[in-house]
Amino acid sequence: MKAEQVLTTLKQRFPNEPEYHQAVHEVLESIEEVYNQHPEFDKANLIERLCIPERIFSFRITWVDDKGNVQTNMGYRIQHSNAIGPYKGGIRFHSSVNQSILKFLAFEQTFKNALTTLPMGGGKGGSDFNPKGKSTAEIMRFCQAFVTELWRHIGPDTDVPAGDIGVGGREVGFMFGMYKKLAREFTGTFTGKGITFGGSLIRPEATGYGNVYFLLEMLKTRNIDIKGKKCLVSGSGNVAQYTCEKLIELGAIPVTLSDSNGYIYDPEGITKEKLEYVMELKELYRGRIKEYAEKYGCKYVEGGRPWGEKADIALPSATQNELNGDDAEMLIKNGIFAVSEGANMPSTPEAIEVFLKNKILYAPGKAANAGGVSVSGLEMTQNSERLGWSKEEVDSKLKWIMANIHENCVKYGKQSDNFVDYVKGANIAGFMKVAQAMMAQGII
Ligand code: NDP
Ligand code: 2IT
Repeated sequence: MKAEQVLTTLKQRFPNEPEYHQAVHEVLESIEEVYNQHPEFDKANLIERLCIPERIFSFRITWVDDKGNVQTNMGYRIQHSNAIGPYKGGIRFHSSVNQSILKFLAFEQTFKNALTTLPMGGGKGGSDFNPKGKSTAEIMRFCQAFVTELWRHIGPDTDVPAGDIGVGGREVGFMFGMYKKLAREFTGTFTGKGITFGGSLIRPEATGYGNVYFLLEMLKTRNIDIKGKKCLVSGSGNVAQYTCEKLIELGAIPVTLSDSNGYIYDPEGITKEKLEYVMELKELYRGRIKEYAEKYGCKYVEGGRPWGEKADIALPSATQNELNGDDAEMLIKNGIFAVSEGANMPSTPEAIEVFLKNKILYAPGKAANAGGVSVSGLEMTQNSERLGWSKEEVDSKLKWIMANIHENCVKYGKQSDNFVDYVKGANIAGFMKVAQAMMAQGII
């Protein structure tokens, strides 16, 4: 079956899942040529098997809020592919969560994990629970209720969840605690755990640091120094914070941050001290980014996104489809020469087209943000050997992995004019690994 046909069929069989269709479309477009060179793939109906998740769990979650009201939410876990290792991927708590969003994330995760060099399959889970404004006790009760359903389907060699939007160290701790109680085992079934109970050093930092390491590899190909470069960062959560931390350490100048209410623009640059304030604001007080503008007297745009500000590099680190075709045109017009995605699928297909047409350095999330899941993989290894590695050791492995992903993208994405299409490179490299594993394991 041709790639185009597969997509049409998927759209008919799974209607109303636009994010899932979008993610599948991007990959199929990239791999079509390679796929057609392998008739044995087609004979095994490989594309269709690779696009449809192996298993989906969906369940009702019931919990009691602080006022004594009984609340319900939906919970999901998508086990997309275990061709190259146990299902692996984060848990998202956000009011927008639905099956389409989790299917796109689990699909993307499968290719991303294949790129990491580590043996991890792809999965994703989450709930439409909205953590905003909830007390810590409510968060704990919700996490416990979520895991009461989820625990039967996961395990250290089966499926290993972690964090994502709305799920950080606090939530992973609560989920792991309940898992341990129900499963009566202490194993590395979650990653992103606290350091005192099996978490890996550098895991909180890994996605942001990894994205900057990938960016450095891209800049190297054009002999560009990151020092002094102005950077637009969106989001202000885990990924955005540690992206800023690494940028500042390397002498770059992050000038924006955002949340779902708006963005701040600080032309003088977000310094180490200002970033410490943001971390406290977001992690401790769960405040809004607007408060940064009030404290430091800079510009705040309610309801806006940062793509219209002048800078050199953009690192979208909030959520899917946060950067559209018009935004991309604006970035190019303002002289942006590199875009490295911390978030998953933050650029719309139209935006990607603009980046590729203008031949800027553009790294899709599944390559650039793979540092998070990579260190999750390293956390699994440390848990298996019941050891903990030093910061330096984990960080140097992370750097090596990001450089390796970059090398693979170049290998599969270099065009005849030497331009590197990182979208094509990442998709083909990830696809080939999973496809070969699936072929070797028979029709299952
Ligand atoms: P956090 O929950 O820590 O932060 C998310 C940030 O994005 C917040 O500032 C949030 O603002 C903003 N945001 C979320 N949804 C929206 C929305 N619909 N519109 C505008 N802003 C929004 O999550 P992470 O930093 O962990 O995740 C950010 C991105 O990175 C996601 O795409 C995630 O999938 C991806 N990612 C995360 C990894 C990880 O290890 N954590 C690994 C790889 C990718 P607000 O507080 O107002 O909601
Ligand atoms: O999108 C992602 O890669 C993550 N949210 C991290 C997944 C993980 O298992 O660490």
